[in-house]
Amino acid sequence: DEKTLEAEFQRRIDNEEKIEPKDWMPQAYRKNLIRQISQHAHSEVIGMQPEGNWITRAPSLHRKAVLLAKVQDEAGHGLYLYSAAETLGISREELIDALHTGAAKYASIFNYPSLSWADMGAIGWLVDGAAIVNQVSLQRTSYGPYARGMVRICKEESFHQRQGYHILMTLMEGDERQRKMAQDSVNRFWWPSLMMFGPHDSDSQHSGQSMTWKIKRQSNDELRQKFVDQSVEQAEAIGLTLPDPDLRWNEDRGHYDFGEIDWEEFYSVIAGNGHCNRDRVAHHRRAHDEGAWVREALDAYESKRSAARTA
Ligand code: FAQ
Repeated sequence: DEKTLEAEFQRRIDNEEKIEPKDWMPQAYRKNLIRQISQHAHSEVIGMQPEGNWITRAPSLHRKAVLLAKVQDEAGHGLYLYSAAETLGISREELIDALHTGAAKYASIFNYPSLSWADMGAIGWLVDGAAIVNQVSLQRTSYGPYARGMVRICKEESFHQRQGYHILMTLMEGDERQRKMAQDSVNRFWWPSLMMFGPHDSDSQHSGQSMTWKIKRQSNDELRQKFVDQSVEQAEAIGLTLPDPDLRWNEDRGHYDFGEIDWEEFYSVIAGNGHCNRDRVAHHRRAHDEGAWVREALDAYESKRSAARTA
């Protein structure tokens, strides 16, 4: 019966066994995973927009080629993740529909505008940096297809982070205006990057169950702390200042203390009221509609092929 199945399921999780698509799993596990993996996928795909905005204005052919490759990788990450979600018995159409209606979220950070070339640096360094801290932990998530997707994504993401850091490093070696541009960008992206880890553990509705099922392996606050600790030294190394007067080393904790996040801003952005929410979704809708003929052509090709096979 259900109880025995559930106990056996939890025993496997506790034993560090991976759960695979055809294995029995509680409905709530399936639902929670579909939620998290699809929102992760939407983040990758919507995350292409702030950087896509700068491809035509990259300062050199080399930077353009690198940025183009990075944005393309993000499309790839989205696809691995949609595929992982589909193994749980939901269709791509349903997932995209949830993005369009606002039923499914995507990372709040992508609702902030990319205003200068330096933002390509800050996004790579901070946004990919935060994403990696979270995704390294998710390599050990209990659902097999998600965990395996994370391994590959992390490899690509670490290149993304370095390319962002390199952009900022180059600007910081430049003239006064370039250094200012880099600092301004870090000032705007620092706090939203901390918000990527989600609400405090005490306010995180899904964390308890997700930790028991090992969908999440480390808590929102733990991962956020890790990110702060690693970023302070990286900022110092190239002469950037992190915009937080409360940031200081705490000898007792062995970590950096930092100021309080503006949670009102966080909740307002995830409720749809950030600078770019409406544009981001409208742009995705338009691209999706304009690509309808490709999906139709694929379907037509596929049905011709299967007709030929059965003939
Ligand atoms: N933005 O109970 P919790 C990338 C929502 S990486 C928006 O703590 P959970 C790479 C949350 O969904 C970025 N919404 O939730 C890239 C929930 O609402 P719901 C993507 C947020 O799931 C880099 C509610 O608040 N990475 O894109 C956010 O246990 C550069 C309550 O929160 C992932 O998605 C937020 N920041 O923990 C691409 C990683 N935080 O669903 C381009 C996988 C929370 O009930 C350029 N996901 N919410 O309506 C996770 O690890 C988790 O889902 C968390 C949230 C940690 C994000």
